[in-house]
Amino acid sequence: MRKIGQNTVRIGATVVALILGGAIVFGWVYLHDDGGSTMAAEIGGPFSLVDHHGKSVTDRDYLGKPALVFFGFTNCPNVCPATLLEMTNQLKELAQDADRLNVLFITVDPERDTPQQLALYLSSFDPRITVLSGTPENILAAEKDYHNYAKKVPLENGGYTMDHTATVAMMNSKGQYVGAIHYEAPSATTRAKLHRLLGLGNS
Ligand SMILES: [Cu+2]
Repeated sequence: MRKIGQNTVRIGATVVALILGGAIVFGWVYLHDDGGSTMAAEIGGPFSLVDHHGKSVTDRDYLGKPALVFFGFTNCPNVCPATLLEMTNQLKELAQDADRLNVLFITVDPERDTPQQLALYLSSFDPRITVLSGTPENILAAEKDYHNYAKKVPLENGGYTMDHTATVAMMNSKGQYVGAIHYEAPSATTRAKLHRLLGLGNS
């Protein structure tokens, strides 16, 4: 009798542990999955900025073509130049097909990155890249839309640098988020993603 009782208690405890464990795993998977897809669906949105020619533009000006959207600043020591160089190389490889793609680099440092400064900076990279600036409020709104993190970091010399997200968002021609190109991804991986974005074969 006593032995059966102990076993019953043990089995009971195991069942409770299994149910709790299952609930935790289910809850995590459910939240994790839901969070991921919701976030993906929310990336992108309306913006109102100024291009490097000084022309006012909105997100609607870039619909009709797939787009790459990423953030940075011209004083960036390495991440931004590396990304812009990679994009310049990718556009060169795409040749004529690059004309079917919008590449938007949005400054997180509107204080220093005026349209003139951006135009000067862009002269080192593919001219098909568009660089955008705007009012601090409008830049912040765009950063929020694209889930970009950016923060001013003071330097010892009295100046400042910017911490920021280095991921490139891929948008389809309707302005919907379809994926990301991660910082320092192999060029071949990025190339394959761009081919898919443009509906090109896997050449
Ligand atoms: Cu940067």
